Amino acid sequence: MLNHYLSLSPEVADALRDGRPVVALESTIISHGMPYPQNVETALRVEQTIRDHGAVPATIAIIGGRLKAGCTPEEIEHLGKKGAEVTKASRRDLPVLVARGMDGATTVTTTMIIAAMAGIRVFATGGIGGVHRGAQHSFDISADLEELAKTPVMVICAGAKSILDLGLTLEYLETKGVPVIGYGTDELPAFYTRHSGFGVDYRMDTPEELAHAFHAKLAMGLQGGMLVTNPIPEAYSMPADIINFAIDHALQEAEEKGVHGKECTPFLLARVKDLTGGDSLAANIELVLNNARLAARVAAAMCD
Ligand code: PSU
Ligand code: MN
Repeated sequence: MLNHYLSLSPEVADALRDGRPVVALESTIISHGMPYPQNVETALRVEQTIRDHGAVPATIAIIGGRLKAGCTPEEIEHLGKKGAEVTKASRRDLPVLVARGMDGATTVTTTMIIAAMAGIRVFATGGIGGVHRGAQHSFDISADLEELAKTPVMVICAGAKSILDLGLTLEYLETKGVPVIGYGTDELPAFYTRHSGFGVDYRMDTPEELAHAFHAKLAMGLQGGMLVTNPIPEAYSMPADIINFAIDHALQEAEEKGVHGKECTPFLLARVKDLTGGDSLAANIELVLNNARLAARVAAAMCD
């Protein structure tokens, strides 16, 4: 094993050894992103979707201080049931969680780190962190952007929620040299909706195109990942006015309550979900499944 702290599930280890496609999945979306039991149901459905499309899922988490690439259904149930009691683990948390033998739910950042350690190149999720609105005062910029700048994993998401400043997020990614690709679109999708008004760097229309570009990046030894933004399917997208109303309301509450640091994103996500009822949860589930399907196809194309 290349890393003393890393454990691959037998299924993931076999697939990687045989050069078969593997897709990484994060666990903060399970413990902090959705309520129980829908979080566990969704995590298992996402894994099944990846299998149905010919790839092996590797749900990533920290369990008892071990970095796991490939969780069992029991481990997924444990993370989902404990919910926000599990530490939301970003890059700065890894050394302490490992040393203390604790559990951690991996964000986009730590999922990329552990995927890269394991040799997994493609990762599917819902939304990434970014530059928060008002970051010029709060300095709240997600570690996800720094990780995209240095760790060689392709992240397939549905864009970012407009709890963030999407324009500043794109500027930051440009500075850091991260390619932002729209899958079948020229426009950055905004998670619940297909439109943000901001353009992406490049549009690509097939998994093979995505795989070629990422291969080229790796072959040139250019550090960092690639961000693929895949719009929510039309049938599940939400009306922009409803979602924007909820987001504005949630941002105002966060400001009044003085929410900051790592609590900020989970607070905003939970409030947006409550303010929009079950609709946003249903949309969230569908966009993750949509990203899982694309990721399985890209992982297969990466193996060819
Ligand atoms: N955005 C979402 N859903 C999520 C997250 C972000 O729409 O579940 C989670 C991801 O795990 C992401 C993390 O990596 O929040 C970012 O947190 P922060 O903004 O504190 O870096
Ligand atoms: Mn933050």
